[in-house]
Amino acid sequence: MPYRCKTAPYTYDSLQISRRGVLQGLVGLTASSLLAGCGSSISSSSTTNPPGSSNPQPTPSGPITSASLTVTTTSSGAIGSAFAGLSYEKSSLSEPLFTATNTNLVGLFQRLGPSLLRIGGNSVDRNVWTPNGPGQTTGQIAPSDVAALAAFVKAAGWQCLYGINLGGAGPNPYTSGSFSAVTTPALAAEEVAYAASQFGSSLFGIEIGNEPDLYGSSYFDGTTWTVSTLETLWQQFRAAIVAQTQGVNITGPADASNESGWTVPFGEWATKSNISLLTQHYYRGNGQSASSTASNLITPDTTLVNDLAILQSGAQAIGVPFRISECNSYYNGGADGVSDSYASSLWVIDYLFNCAQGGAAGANFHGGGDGTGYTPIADSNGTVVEARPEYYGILFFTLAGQGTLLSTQLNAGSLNVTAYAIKSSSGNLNLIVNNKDLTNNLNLSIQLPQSASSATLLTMTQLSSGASAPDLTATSGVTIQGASVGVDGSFSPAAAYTLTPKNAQLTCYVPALSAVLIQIP
Ligand code: BDP
Repeated sequence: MPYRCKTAPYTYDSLQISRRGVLQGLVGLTASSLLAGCGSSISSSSTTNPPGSSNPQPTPSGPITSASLTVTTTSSGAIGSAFAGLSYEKSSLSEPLFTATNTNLVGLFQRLGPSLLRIGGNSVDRNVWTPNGPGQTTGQIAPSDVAALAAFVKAAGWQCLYGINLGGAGPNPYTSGSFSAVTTPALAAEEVAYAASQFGSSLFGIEIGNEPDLYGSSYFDGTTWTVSTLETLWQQFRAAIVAQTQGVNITGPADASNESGWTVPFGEWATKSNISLLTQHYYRGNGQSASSTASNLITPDTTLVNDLAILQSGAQAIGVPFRISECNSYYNGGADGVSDSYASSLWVIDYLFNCAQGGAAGANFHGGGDGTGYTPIADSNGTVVEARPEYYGILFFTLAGQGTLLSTQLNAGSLNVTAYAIKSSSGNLNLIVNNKDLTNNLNLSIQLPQSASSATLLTMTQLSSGASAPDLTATSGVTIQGASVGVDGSFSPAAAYTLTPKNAQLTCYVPALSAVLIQIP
């Protein structure tokens, strides 16, 4: 994979402000019972679909193409807990964002079910543990910042993968005016000990540094910075951390790319006695590049599949899981009008299933702020602005639940369509079909691996006011079964459509530029 080269480094100021329950068996359930257990106190209108009644899926307007799908009994991966997580810059701790009283943000996190918040990004190496700091101060991480973050994570029912500064131990620590982000293993150990005391069991683990494969162009001399110099420095930090906080999970190396040249060799060196999780970052391309378009985003991603294969075999060889601990569509903050568009809703579904099929334990979508690039949740200096299109894709994925992935065979001609199947531990089958064709609706015949007596369908789509069809580049108007997600995470979808299975066969429509979730109890 090509080396991902960062152009124009962030300025210090821009860094501080930039970077920016599983629902089952929907048939016959009211929206409020559908939402039970998702953590938000929402009252909903009753879009009841009484048992036995029918709520047929409407016939989509426009061209309809026949397609077929066979769901096999062959396992092709698994989706476990906390699969779809989020990631934020450490500099976000200097904003009033992660506090237990930010109930809107708590609600939006809870809506996705319990998962993993990773704190890191470039700013991890530009902030220093400041035990006597007042908090919410640029460049400093004070005890009150960590305490507020821990309270947020507990309120949301999530866990935290907490990143600490490593680049600041190099010969060129980040500087801005009189500030220098110098750190030491001792400072790291103190910070982790404090974090562990605040998070308790909500601390998932520690990430040491951010994208150290790129340090040769920032904190170290590029001619001497190698995997082995990283290992030596990293080990000093790890040793200091675990000496003070016994049993804390350490993850790494959180590389930007270089799966074969850095991540796998690092894992082989570290072995499972030093890391509990092998981590990697992933972006599809540079957000500033002209080729980073909405239509490019929804084309199949062979680079991702290859990278996952390298990581899977590397992680298997040392007996640890691996995770994409930071990712999003395009780096450099995203591509404006693309990373924040409806294309990201459709992209993120395929991305997550690709990760699951490729053996990952999950992925954390990077975000924060309300710029025109990527972020699942937009906030303005801590105040939630909205759930962005990307959030809807993540939510739709989580609605399909956890379990074993079953291989599917889809015949949709040359149309850009994907299909996934998850069998839960209780035997429910959830299918997602993602139709990225701009105009063709599908009339899909589905062959199930087991006979079914009932099935329901939810649609994720987009419609701008006055429009008659979804628009890939629209930055609003995404809905799931007619409902948008409120700033507080409230979500009241209309009753699911009812499908009528015949033995092990089912038919449904998959409208153009839309995804459907079929739930078979
Ligand atoms: C990642 C960095 C993150 C940046 C992101 C980007 O870890 O801090 O915000 O790139 O360029 O590599 O968007």
